[in-house]
Amino acid sequence: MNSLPERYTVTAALPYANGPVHIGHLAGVYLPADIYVRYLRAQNRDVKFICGSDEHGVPITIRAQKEGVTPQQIVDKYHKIIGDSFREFNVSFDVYSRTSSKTHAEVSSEFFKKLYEEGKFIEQTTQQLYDEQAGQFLADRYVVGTCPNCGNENAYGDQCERCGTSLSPTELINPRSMLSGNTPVLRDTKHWFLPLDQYEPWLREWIIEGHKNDWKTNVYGQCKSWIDQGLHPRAVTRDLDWGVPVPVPGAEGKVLYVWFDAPIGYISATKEGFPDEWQKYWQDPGTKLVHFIGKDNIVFHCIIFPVMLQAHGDYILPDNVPANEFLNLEGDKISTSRNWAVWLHEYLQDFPGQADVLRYVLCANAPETKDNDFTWKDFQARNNNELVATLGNFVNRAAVLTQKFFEGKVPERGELIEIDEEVFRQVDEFPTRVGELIENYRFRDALAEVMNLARVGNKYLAETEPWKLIKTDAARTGTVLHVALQVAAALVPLLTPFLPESAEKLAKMLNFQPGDWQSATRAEQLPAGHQLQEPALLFAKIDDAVVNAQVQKLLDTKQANALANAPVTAAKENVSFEEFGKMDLRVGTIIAAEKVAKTKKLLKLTIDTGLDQRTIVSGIAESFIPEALIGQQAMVLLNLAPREIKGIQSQGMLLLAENADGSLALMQPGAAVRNGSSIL
Ligand code: B3M
Ligand code: ZN
Repeated sequence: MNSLPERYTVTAALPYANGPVHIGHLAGVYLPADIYVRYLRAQNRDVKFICGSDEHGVPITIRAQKEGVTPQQIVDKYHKIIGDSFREFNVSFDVYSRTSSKTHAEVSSEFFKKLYEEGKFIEQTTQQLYDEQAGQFLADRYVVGTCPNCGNENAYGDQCERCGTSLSPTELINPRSMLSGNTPVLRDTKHWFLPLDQYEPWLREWIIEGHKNDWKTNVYGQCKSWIDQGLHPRAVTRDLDWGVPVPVPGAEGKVLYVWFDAPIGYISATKEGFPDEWQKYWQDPGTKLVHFIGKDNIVFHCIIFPVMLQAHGDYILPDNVPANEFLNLEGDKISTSRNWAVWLHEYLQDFPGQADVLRYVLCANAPETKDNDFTWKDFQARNNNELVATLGNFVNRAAVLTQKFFEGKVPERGELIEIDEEVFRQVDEFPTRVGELIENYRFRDALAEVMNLARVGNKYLAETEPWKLIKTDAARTGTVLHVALQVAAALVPLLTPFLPESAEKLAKMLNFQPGDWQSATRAEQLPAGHQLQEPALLFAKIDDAVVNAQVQKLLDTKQANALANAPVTAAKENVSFEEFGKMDLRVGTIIAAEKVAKTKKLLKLTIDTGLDQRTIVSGIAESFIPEALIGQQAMVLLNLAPREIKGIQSQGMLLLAENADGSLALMQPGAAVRNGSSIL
């Protein structure tokens, strides 16, 4: 028998305060964690949801150098932006702290000191990479080189992001300094090492034997392969001036390694939020500890932090680490440096009040078992076909018809027939089914089930047709709407973890306070005579123009990136003035644009050349969406011999500038000119 834990500590990876958060963060970590916690709360379980900003380490100092400000200014700026984004997306942390806090310095120093005093570290002077020009040791992301494990040429000094392996700078092949680009030299320096190798037998038992069946296969597989490759002592201090100072004699100018202090940040944040009861949440074996993270953090949460906790001795270990894979964006890896991302704070500027739509799409398409792709087309389709047409439509019909036929009061329910009973039976099953999926970290499937309940409701209305029935049988119509409204009420607690704002709207509309998770099974929550509020739409359709603008924004980003990196091609041979003069180059305006069917690259354009309106077929569909071109002026070669392309007569050529990556920009006059103006 599995008895329930007495309480839960749920953590979500502490985001580095070196940039805003994007959809990949939300989909991979914060949304699943929030769904899990909201579900536990609805079950009246005792849970603390812990997070904060990771404000130490090289990612912060590198960003500060780039922006030309101090590390403190960087973390202050992004701690605020990140915290605001989480609040706006209703990620319901009990504590959102930061690792620059005083409590954190105390807790992490104490932790280190205890291990130090008990002889759990190896103290050793070794040769580390040093940049002579910059006058600095090169820890972690200050050095890149080739990964000895997978051959990735841009592996960091502490981790290869391609294969996930944790590394030491000296393991890199052909290391180069991020500060000067130079090849570093070796210099003596003293550090403290956590002897991971000594914990190998214990890790084998705890993970390889103990969590074979309950950890996700991606997580378990990564851990097993690292342990099988053999673990090595790992330095937990650094020669840097940004971080928690190493609290022992003879360690001047050294700080704790960011991956040593950051996970302790979970503990210090709990202590800060709950000074009187934090210990229960970290030390009592009746507590279930769950870490939500992305796949690049697996080694730190499954091997290094547990070894730290085990070495310390006072703490519980994680029960599960449900790491997700990565979310891509329109087919490309999300990247902060290339600005290839949908930033959460920008999304809300473009889609005000629609946090739930993004929560829905990111959960429905979450990268739970493999990398997944976010596309704006899919975003639009899921909103329009699922949120609007399924969920919104069902709820709206039930509410509007009740308003219309029964003055907004829940009608009396007459005798139930089989079709009604069947709906109630189904309603009864959903909370348990959805709950089991959530407890097993299968949030996509859980959300799909919740939507299935809306489908049950829709199907019931489609089969009973209360809008027609009212003409012949008012009493039966009342029963049907009575049943449908109970389904709508049952949806409220089930929707809350996923779409908290919409669930609240729905509850308002139904004018009731939802109960706990299982209240949905107590089918009749809205008694006859109960007054509903005015119906309101839960979701709105998203038009093509809106998502097209988002796609264009990404195309512009691609172009800006290409611009920054473009190599220039070699010069061509000279032409004579006469040869050049033969070309009839003019300015025209694009007045129509559409995709050429069954091609990827071609657009059919209609151009007003000042002389005529003519068709030109141009291979630019990968760089522009047609709507964005209409009304734009462009340069056209008019007297290129006409030719047939995909069955269309193309009369001339559009002049374009081509970037190194093949993306294109229109050639346009610097100011509007009359169509037909010659280009000289
Ligand atoms: N800040 C890495 C990251 O943002 C790191 C997580 C810390 S969790 C203790 O990917
Ligand atoms: Zn690698």
